[in-house]
Amino acid sequence: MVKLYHNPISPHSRRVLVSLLEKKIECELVEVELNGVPNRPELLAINPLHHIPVLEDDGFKIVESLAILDYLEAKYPNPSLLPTDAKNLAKVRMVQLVTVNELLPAMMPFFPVMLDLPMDSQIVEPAMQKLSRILTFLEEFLGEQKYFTGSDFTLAEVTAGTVLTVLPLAGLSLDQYPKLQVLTEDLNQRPAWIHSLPTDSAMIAFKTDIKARFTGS
Ligand SMILES: N[C@@H](CCC(=O)N[C@@H](CS)C(=O)NCC(=O)O)C(=O)O
Repeated sequence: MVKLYHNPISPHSRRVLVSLLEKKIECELVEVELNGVPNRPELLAINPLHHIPVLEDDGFKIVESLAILDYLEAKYPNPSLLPTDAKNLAKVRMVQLVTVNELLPAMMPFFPVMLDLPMDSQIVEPAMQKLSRILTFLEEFLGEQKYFTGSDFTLAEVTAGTVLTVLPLAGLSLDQYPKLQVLTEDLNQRPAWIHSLPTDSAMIAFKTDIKARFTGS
C-alpha cells in the first residue's frame, strides 16, 4: 500500500491527497505537523529537503508534489486525470506550473491576513495587481468551459483548485472572477475535496503556531 506523509493545510500536500481520493487509491496517511520550526530531525528523516508531501511505494520514495501526481497517474491510470493529446496535455501543464510558479508566490504577501495580522499598506496594491493578473489569466484560460481542458476533470483542477479554493482564507475573494468562482464551488462539492479538508482544530493549531513565530509572542 502507498504511504503519504502529508498535511492537508498545505496546498502542495493536499493536491496529492485529492488525487489519491479521486482515484480511490488505498493509502496509509501519516500527518506531519507544520509548525514553521526549521531542521526538525523527524521531517529531515522523511525528506532531506524538509518538505511534505512525500509518497512511499514499496520502498520507492518520491518528493515534489507534481512528480507524485505523475507517478500516481502512470501507476493508476483509471480514472485518467491527464490528457494525452498535445494541446490538452500542454494546457494541464500550463495551469499546474502557473499555479506553483505564479499563483502561490503571489499569495504569499497576503499570508499575514490569514493570521489576522495587518499587511504592510505599501505592498497591498502591487501585490493585489500581481495577483489580479494571474487570476485574470486563469479566468480567461478557463473561459466558458467547465474545466481547464473542457469537460474532463484533470490534474489542472487538482493543482489549481486546491489553491483557488483557499483564497478566502487569505481574505481574497473570487467575486471579480465569476468563472473561477463557479469552478471552486463545483470542486468544493466533490467528495475527494470534502474528505481532504483540514479539520478546524488543525487549522486553529497551525495558525496559532505560525502566528507566534511571526510575531514572536
Ligand atoms: N515544491 C514542493 C513544495 C513542498 C512544500 O513547500 N511543503 C511545505 C508545506 S507547504 C513544507 O513541507 N514545509 C515544511 C518546512 O519547510 O518546514 C512540492 O511541490 O512538493
